[in-house]
Amino acid sequence: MSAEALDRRLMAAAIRLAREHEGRTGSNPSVATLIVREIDGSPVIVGRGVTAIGGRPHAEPQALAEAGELARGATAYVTLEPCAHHGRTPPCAEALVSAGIARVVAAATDPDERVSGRGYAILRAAGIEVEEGVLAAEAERGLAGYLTRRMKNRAHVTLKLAVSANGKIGRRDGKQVAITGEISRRQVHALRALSDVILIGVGTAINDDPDLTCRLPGLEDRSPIRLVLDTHLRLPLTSRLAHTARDVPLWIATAAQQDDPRRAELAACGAEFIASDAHQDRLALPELLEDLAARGLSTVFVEGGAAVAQSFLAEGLVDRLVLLTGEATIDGDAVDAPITRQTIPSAFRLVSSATFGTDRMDEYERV
Ligand code: AOF
Ligand code: ZN
Repeated sequence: MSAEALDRRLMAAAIRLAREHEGRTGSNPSVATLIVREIDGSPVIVGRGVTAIGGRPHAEPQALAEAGELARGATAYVTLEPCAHHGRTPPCAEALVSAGIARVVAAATDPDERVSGRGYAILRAAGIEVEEGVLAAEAERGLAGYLTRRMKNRAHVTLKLAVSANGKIGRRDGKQVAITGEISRRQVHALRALSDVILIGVGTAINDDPDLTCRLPGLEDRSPIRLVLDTHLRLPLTSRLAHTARDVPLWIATAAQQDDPRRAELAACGAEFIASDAHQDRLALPELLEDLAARGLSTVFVEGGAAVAQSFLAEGLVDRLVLLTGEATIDGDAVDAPITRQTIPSAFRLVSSATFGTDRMDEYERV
Protein backbone atom coordinates (compact mmCIF):
# COMPACT_ATOMS: atom_id res chain seq x y z
CA MET A 1 0.00 0.00 0.00
CA SER A 2 1.30 3.47 -0.87
CA ALA A 3 2.05 5.95 1.92
CA GLU A 4 -0.91 8.13 0.81
CA ALA A 5 -3.28 5.16 0.78
CA LEU A 6 -2.13 4.18 4.27
CA ASP A 7 -2.71 7.75 5.51
CA ARG A 8 -6.22 7.73 4.09
CA ARG A 9 -6.98 4.34 5.58
CA LEU A 10 -5.83 5.35 9.05
CA MET A 11 -7.67 8.67 8.80
CA ALA A 12 -10.84 6.77 7.85
CA ALA A 13 -10.37 4.72 11.03
CA ALA A 14 -9.92 7.92 13.06
CA ILE A 15 -13.11 9.39 11.56
CA ARG A 16 -15.02 6.24 12.54
CA LEU A 17 -13.66 6.52 16.09
CA ALA A 18 -14.75 10.19 16.25
CA ARG A 19 -18.32 9.15 15.48
CA GLU A 20 -18.48 7.21 18.75
CA HIS A 21 -19.10 10.38 20.74
CA GLU A 22 -20.96 12.35 18.09
CA GLY A 23 -23.74 14.34 19.74
CA ARG A 24 -22.36 13.72 23.25
CA THR A 25 -19.53 16.22 23.55
CA GLY A 26 -21.62 19.30 24.27
CA SER A 27 -20.53 22.36 22.30
CA ASN A 28 -17.16 20.75 21.58
CA PRO A 29 -16.80 18.66 18.41
CA SER A 30 -16.21 14.92 18.73
CA VAL A 31 -12.68 14.53 17.42
CA ALA A 32 -10.41 11.47 17.31
CA THR A 33 -6.68 10.83 17.37
CA LEU A 34 -4.75 7.70 16.47
CA ILE A 35 -1.06 7.33 17.25
CA VAL A 36 0.61 4.99 14.76
CA ARG A 37 4.15 3.70 14.53
CA GLU A 38 5.97 1.04 12.67
CA ILE A 39 6.66 -2.11 14.63
CA ASP A 40 8.48 -4.96 12.90
CA GLY A 41 7.93 -3.27 9.55
CA SER A 42 4.15 -2.81 9.87
CA PRO A 43 2.10 0.19 11.05
CA VAL A 44 0.52 -0.43 14.45
CA ILE A 45 -2.01 1.76 16.28
CA VAL A 46 -0.45 2.30 19.70
CA GLY A 47 -2.79 4.96 21.04
CA ARG A 48 -6.34 6.09 20.40
CA GLY A 49 -8.44 8.87 21.83
CA VAL A 50 -11.82 10.46 21.21
CA THR A 51 -13.06 13.71 22.77
CA ALA A 52 -14.59 12.66 26.07
CA ILE A 53 -18.33 12.79 26.74
CA GLY A 54 -19.10 16.36 27.76
CA GLY A 55 -16.23 17.67 25.60
CA ARG A 56 -13.10 17.23 27.75
CA PRO A 57 -10.45 15.92 27.88
CA HIS A 58 -9.68 16.38 24.19
CA ALA A 59 -8.75 13.42 21.99
CA GLU A 60 -4.99 13.98 21.73
CA PRO A 61 -3.89 13.69 25.38
CA GLN A 62 -5.90 10.49 25.75
CA ALA A 63 -4.27 8.93 22.70
CA LEU A 64 -0.82 10.06 23.85
CA ALA A 65 -1.41 8.63 27.32
CA GLU A 66 -2.24 5.26 25.84
CA ALA A 67 0.82 5.32 23.56
CA GLY A 68 3.20 6.37 26.35
CA GLU A 69 6.83 6.22 25.21
CA LEU A 70 5.75 4.64 21.92
CA ALA A 71 4.53 8.10 20.82
CA ARG A 72 8.15 9.24 20.35
CA GLY A 73 8.83 9.33 16.61
CA ALA A 74 5.26 8.16 15.79
CA THR A 75 2.62 9.65 13.46
CA ALA A 76 -0.58 11.18 14.89
CA TYR A 77 -3.77 11.08 12.82
CA VAL A 78 -6.15 13.84 13.95
CA THR A 79 -9.61 14.46 12.49
CA LEU A 80 -9.43 18.16 13.48
CA GLU A 81 -6.48 20.53 13.73
CA PRO A 82 -5.05 20.17 17.27
CA CYS A 83 -5.98 23.09 19.49
CA ALA A 84 -3.53 25.89 20.20
CA HIS A 85 -5.26 27.65 23.07
CA HIS A 86 -5.04 27.37 26.81
CA GLY A 87 -8.68 26.62 27.47
CA ARG A 88 -9.92 24.31 30.15
CA THR A 89 -7.14 21.94 28.99
CA PRO A 90 -3.58 22.78 27.80
CA PRO A 91 -3.08 23.06 24.01
CA CYS A 92 -3.12 19.68 22.24
CA ALA A 93 -0.56 20.90 19.69
CA GLU A 94 1.94 21.38 22.53
CA ALA A 95 1.09 17.96 23.96
CA LEU A 96 1.93 16.37 20.59
CA VAL A 97 5.24 18.25 20.52
CA SER A 98 6.21 17.26 24.07
CA ALA A 99 5.39 13.63 23.40
CA GLY A 100 7.90 13.60 20.54
CA ILE A 101 5.44 13.00 17.70
CA ALA A 102 7.34 13.15 14.38
CA ARG A 103 4.49 13.60 11.92
CA VAL A 104 0.88 14.79 12.10
CA VAL A 105 -1.74 13.92 9.50
CA ALA A 106 -4.84 16.11 9.88
CA ALA A 107 -8.25 16.16 8.19
CA ALA A 108 -10.24 19.35 8.95
CA THR A 109 -8.91 22.78 9.93
CA ASP A 110 -10.43 24.22 13.12
CA PRO A 111 -12.31 27.48 12.43
CA ASP A 112 -12.18 28.40 16.13
CA GLU A 113 -10.35 31.73 16.00
CA ARG A 114 -8.18 30.70 18.95
CA VAL A 115 -6.91 27.77 16.87
CA SER A 116 -7.34 28.22 13.11
CA GLY A 117 -3.91 27.63 11.56
CA ARG A 118 -2.16 28.20 14.90
CA GLY A 119 -2.32 24.54 15.84
CA TYR A 120 -0.45 23.59 12.66
CA ALA A 121 2.01 26.46 13.18
CA ILE A 122 2.96 25.20 16.65
CA LEU A 123 3.61 21.74 15.24
CA ARG A 124 5.68 22.99 12.30
CA ALA A 125 7.70 25.35 14.48
CA ALA A 126 8.73 22.33 16.52
CA GLY A 127 9.96 20.53 13.39
CA ILE A 128 6.95 18.20 13.06
CA GLU A 129 5.99 17.28 9.51
CA VAL A 130 2.32 18.23 8.98
CA GLU A 131 0.02 16.95 6.28
CA GLU A 132 -3.30 18.84 6.16
CA GLY A 133 -6.62 18.05 4.54
CA VAL A 134 -6.46 14.25 4.34
CA LEU A 135 -10.08 13.01 3.96
CA ALA A 136 -11.18 16.53 4.92
CA ALA A 137 -14.65 16.22 3.34
CA GLU A 138 -15.35 12.96 5.19
CA ALA A 139 -14.21 14.39 8.52
CA GLU A 140 -16.19 17.59 7.95
CA ARG A 141 -19.37 15.55 7.54
CA GLY A 142 -19.08 14.33 11.14
CA LEU A 143 -18.06 17.80 12.32
CA ALA A 144 -20.78 19.56 10.32
CA GLY A 145 -22.70 20.83 13.35
CA TYR A 146 -19.62 22.29 14.99
CA LEU A 147 -18.28 23.77 11.73
CA THR A 148 -21.62 25.40 10.85
CA ARG A 149 -21.97 26.89 14.32
CA ARG A 150 -18.45 28.30 14.23
CA MET A 151 -18.45 29.53 10.62
CA LYS A 152 -22.06 30.65 10.13
CA ASN A 153 -22.92 31.40 13.75
CA ARG A 154 -26.03 29.28 13.45
CA ALA A 155 -27.04 25.71 14.17
CA HIS A 156 -26.74 23.07 11.43
CA VAL A 157 -30.10 21.82 10.09
CA THR A 158 -31.01 18.29 9.02
CA LEU A 159 -34.47 18.03 7.47
CA LYS A 160 -36.11 14.63 7.68
CA LEU A 161 -38.98 13.87 5.32
CA ALA A 162 -40.95 10.63 5.05
CA VAL A 163 -42.53 10.47 1.60
CA SER A 164 -45.03 7.95 0.21
CA ALA A 165 -44.46 6.20 -3.11
CA ASN A 166 -46.74 8.77 -4.75
CA GLY A 167 -44.89 11.77 -3.30
CA LYS A 168 -47.16 12.62 -0.35
CA ILE A 169 -46.24 13.25 3.28
CA GLY A 170 -49.64 12.89 4.91
CA ARG A 171 -53.37 13.40 4.68
CA ARG A 172 -54.91 16.81 4.61
CA ASP A 173 -57.48 15.86 7.25
CA GLY A 174 -54.60 15.20 9.64
CA LYS A 175 -55.42 11.49 10.11
CA GLN A 176 -52.17 9.62 10.64
CA VAL A 177 -50.97 7.22 7.96
CA ALA A 178 -47.95 4.95 8.09
CA ILE A 179 -45.47 5.90 5.39
CA THR A 180 -42.41 3.99 6.51
CA GLY A 181 -41.87 0.86 8.56
CA GLU A 182 -40.35 -0.19 11.85
CA ILE A 183 -36.71 -0.29 10.75
CA SER A 184 -36.95 3.27 9.43
CA ARG A 185 -38.58 4.35 12.69
CA ARG A 186 -35.58 3.03 14.60
CA GLN A 187 -33.17 4.71 12.22
CA VAL A 188 -34.94 8.00 12.83
CA HIS A 189 -34.67 7.50 16.58
CA ALA A 190 -30.93 6.87 16.19
CA LEU A 191 -30.63 10.12 14.20
CA ARG A 192 -32.54 11.95 16.93
CA ALA A 193 -30.02 10.70 19.50
CA LEU A 194 -27.18 12.28 17.47
CA SER A 195 -28.83 15.71 17.42
CA ASP A 196 -28.83 18.50 19.97
CA VAL A 197 -32.38 19.61 19.16
CA ILE A 198 -35.45 18.05 17.50
CA LEU A 199 -37.74 20.66 15.98
CA ILE A 200 -41.39 20.53 14.86
CA GLY A 201 -44.15 23.00 14.17
CA VAL A 202 -47.06 23.34 16.58
CA GLY A 203 -49.45 22.03 13.90
CA THR A 204 -47.65 18.68 13.94
CA ALA A 205 -47.50 18.77 17.74
CA ILE A 206 -51.30 19.19 17.90
CA ASN A 207 -52.09 16.78 15.12
CA ASP A 208 -49.75 13.87 15.84
CA ASP A 209 -49.22 14.43 19.59
CA PRO A 210 -45.71 12.98 19.37
CA ASP A 211 -43.24 12.27 22.19
CA LEU A 212 -40.20 13.13 20.06
CA THR A 213 -37.94 11.10 22.31
CA CYS A 214 -35.36 8.50 21.44
CA ARG A 215 -36.89 5.18 22.48
CA LEU A 216 -34.23 2.75 21.34
CA PRO A 217 -33.24 0.26 24.05
CA GLY A 218 -30.18 1.65 25.82
CA LEU A 219 -30.50 5.09 24.26
CA GLU A 220 -33.50 6.34 26.26
CA ASP A 221 -31.34 8.87 28.08
CA ARG A 222 -30.09 10.31 24.81
CA SER A 223 -33.21 12.27 23.90
CA PRO A 224 -32.31 15.77 22.75
CA ILE A 225 -34.11 19.01 23.53
CA ARG A 226 -37.55 19.09 21.86
CA LEU A 227 -38.29 22.45 20.30
CA VAL A 228 -41.73 23.48 19.07
CA LEU A 229 -42.28 26.46 16.78
CA ASP A 230 -45.40 27.94 18.32
CA THR A 231 -45.94 31.59 17.36
CA HIS A 232 -49.12 32.02 19.45
CA LEU A 233 -48.64 29.33 22.11
CA ARG A 234 -51.23 26.88 20.86
CA LEU A 235 -49.50 23.79 22.27
CA PRO A 236 -52.09 21.98 24.43
CA LEU A 237 -51.29 21.44 28.10
CA THR A 238 -52.64 17.94 27.59
CA SER A 239 -50.11 17.13 24.86
CA ARG A 240 -47.50 14.44 25.43
CA LEU A 241 -44.80 17.04 24.90
CA ALA A 242 -46.15 19.14 27.77
CA HIS A 243 -46.72 16.10 29.97
CA THR A 244 -43.15 14.88 29.59
CA ALA A 245 -41.47 18.31 29.81
CA ARG A 246 -40.05 17.54 33.24
CA ASP A 247 -38.33 14.40 31.97
CA VAL A 248 -37.05 15.56 28.57
CA PRO A 249 -36.49 19.27 27.92
CA LEU A 250 -39.27 21.03 26.02
CA TRP A 251 -38.49 24.41 24.52
CA ILE A 252 -41.03 26.59 22.79
CA ALA A 253 -40.03 29.26 20.31
CA THR A 254 -42.77 31.86 20.43
CA ALA A 255 -43.68 35.44 19.64
CA ALA A 256 -46.19 35.46 22.51
CA GLN A 257 -45.81 38.25 25.05
CA GLN A 258 -44.17 37.72 28.43
CA ASP A 259 -47.53 38.20 30.18
CA ASP A 260 -49.45 35.77 27.98
CA PRO A 261 -51.25 33.52 30.52
CA ARG A 262 -50.58 30.43 28.37
CA ARG A 263 -46.92 31.02 28.99
CA ALA A 264 -47.27 30.57 32.74
CA GLU A 265 -49.36 27.44 32.25
CA LEU A 266 -46.82 25.84 29.93
CA ALA A 267 -43.96 26.96 32.18
CA ALA A 268 -45.70 25.19 35.06
CA CYS A 269 -45.47 21.99 33.00
CA GLY A 270 -41.70 22.53 32.75
CA ALA A 271 -41.47 24.15 29.31
CA GLU A 272 -38.88 26.82 28.56
CA PHE A 273 -39.23 29.63 26.04
CA ILE A 274 -37.17 31.18 23.31
CA ALA A 275 -38.47 34.63 22.44
CA SER A 276 -38.62 34.92 18.66
CA ASP A 277 -39.73 37.52 16.17
CA ALA A 278 -42.58 36.66 13.85
CA HIS A 279 -43.19 38.00 10.35
CA GLN A 280 -46.68 37.30 9.06
CA ASP A 281 -47.18 34.70 11.79
CA ARG A 282 -44.00 32.83 10.83
CA LEU A 283 -41.14 32.78 13.31
CA ALA A 284 -37.83 34.17 12.08
CA LEU A 285 -35.84 30.99 11.48
CA PRO A 286 -32.33 32.40 10.83
CA GLU A 287 -32.43 34.30 14.13
CA LEU A 288 -33.72 31.22 15.92
CA LEU A 289 -30.82 29.13 14.57
CA GLU A 290 -28.40 31.86 15.67
CA ASP A 291 -29.98 31.89 19.10
CA LEU A 292 -29.52 28.11 19.40
CA ALA A 293 -25.87 28.40 18.30
CA ALA A 294 -25.28 31.10 20.91
CA ARG A 295 -26.52 28.59 23.50
CA GLY A 296 -23.89 26.10 22.30
CA LEU A 297 -26.38 23.92 20.40
CA SER A 298 -24.98 22.81 17.04
CA THR A 299 -27.42 20.40 15.38
CA VAL A 300 -31.16 20.63 14.74
CA PHE A 301 -33.20 17.72 13.40
CA VAL A 302 -36.34 19.07 11.72
CA GLU A 303 -39.16 16.54 11.72
CA GLY A 304 -42.22 18.33 10.43
CA GLY A 305 -44.66 19.25 9.23
CA ALA A 306 -44.96 20.32 5.63
CA ALA A 307 -45.08 24.07 6.29
CA VAL A 308 -42.05 23.98 8.57
CA ALA A 309 -40.11 21.86 6.06
CA GLN A 310 -41.08 24.24 3.27
CA SER A 311 -39.97 27.28 5.28
CA PHE A 312 -36.54 25.85 6.06
CA LEU A 313 -36.09 24.87 2.40
CA ALA A 314 -37.32 28.18 1.02
CA GLU A 315 -34.96 30.12 3.27
CA GLY A 316 -31.98 28.00 2.22
CA LEU A 317 -31.49 26.78 5.79
CA VAL A 318 -31.37 23.02 5.12
CA ASP A 319 -27.80 21.71 5.29
CA ARG A 320 -28.64 18.03 5.11
CA LEU A 321 -31.68 16.19 3.87
CA VAL A 322 -32.74 12.73 5.06
CA LEU A 323 -35.40 11.42 2.72
CA LEU A 324 -37.26 8.25 3.64
CA THR A 325 -39.39 6.81 0.86
CA GLY A 326 -42.00 4.15 1.66
CA GLU A 327 -43.76 1.85 -0.76
CA ALA A 328 -47.33 2.71 0.28
CA THR A 329 -49.32 5.39 -1.51
CA ILE A 330 -51.50 7.97 0.21
CA ASP A 331 -54.65 8.44 -1.79
CA GLY A 332 -57.41 10.99 -1.53
CA ASP A 333 -56.80 14.47 -0.18
CA ALA A 334 -53.09 14.27 0.58
CA VAL A 335 -50.29 16.76 1.25
CA ASP A 336 -47.59 16.96 -1.40
CA ALA A 337 -44.02 16.46 -0.21
CA PRO A 338 -41.96 19.64 -0.70
CA ILE A 339 -39.23 17.38 -2.11
CA THR A 340 -39.16 13.83 -3.45
CA ARG A 341 -36.32 11.67 -4.77
CA GLN A 342 -37.29 12.86 -8.24
CA THR A 343 -37.20 16.57 -7.39
CA ILE A 344 -34.05 17.07 -5.33
CA PRO A 345 -32.90 20.69 -5.81
CA SER A 346 -29.54 20.97 -7.53
CA ALA A 347 -28.08 22.54 -4.39
CA PHE A 348 -28.07 19.06 -2.82
CA ARG A 349 -25.79 16.12 -3.54
CA LEU A 350 -26.50 12.48 -2.69
CA VAL A 351 -24.07 11.17 -0.06
CA SER A 352 -25.59 7.82 0.94
CA SER A 353 -28.47 5.46 0.26
CA ALA A 354 -29.74 2.52 2.28
CA THR A 355 -32.65 0.09 2.20
CA PHE A 356 -34.65 -0.57 5.37
CA GLY A 357 -37.10 -3.36 4.62
CA THR A 358 -39.32 -1.96 1.88
CA ASP A 359 -38.24 1.64 2.58
CA ARG A 360 -35.25 3.47 1.30
CA MET A 361 -33.31 6.24 2.91
CA ASP A 362 -31.36 8.75 0.85
CA GLU A 363 -29.16 11.30 2.48
CA TYR A 364 -28.13 14.52 0.74
CA GLU A 365 -25.98 17.39 1.78
CA ARG A 366 -25.91 20.90 0.49
CA VAL A 367 -22.98 21.44 -1.87
C1 AOF B 1 -8.64 19.39 20.02
N1 AOF B 1 -9.00 18.12 20.34
O1 AOF B 1 -10.53 16.60 20.94
C2 AOF B 1 -11.29 18.77 20.49
C3 AOF B 1 -10.90 20.09 20.12
O2 AOF B 1 -13.37 24.69 25.74
P1 AOF B 1 -12.14 23.94 25.36
O3 AOF B 1 -10.89 24.45 25.99
O4 AOF B 1 -12.31 22.45 25.51
O5 AOF B 1 -11.91 24.20 23.79
C4 AOF B 1 -12.92 23.95 22.87
C5 AOF B 1 -12.30 24.04 21.50
O6 AOF B 1 -11.38 22.98 21.34
C6 AOF B 1 -13.29 23.86 20.37
O7 AOF B 1 -13.89 25.06 20.00
C7 AOF B 1 -12.38 23.36 19.28
O8 AOF B 1 -11.65 24.46 18.76
C8 AOF B 1 -11.38 22.50 20.03
N2 AOF B 1 -11.83 21.08 20.03
N3 AOF B 1 -9.60 20.33 19.86
O9 AOF B 1 -7.45 19.67 19.87
C9 AOF B 1 -10.27 17.77 20.60
N4 AOF B 1 -12.58 18.45 20.77
ZN1 ZN C 1 -7.14 20.24 22.31
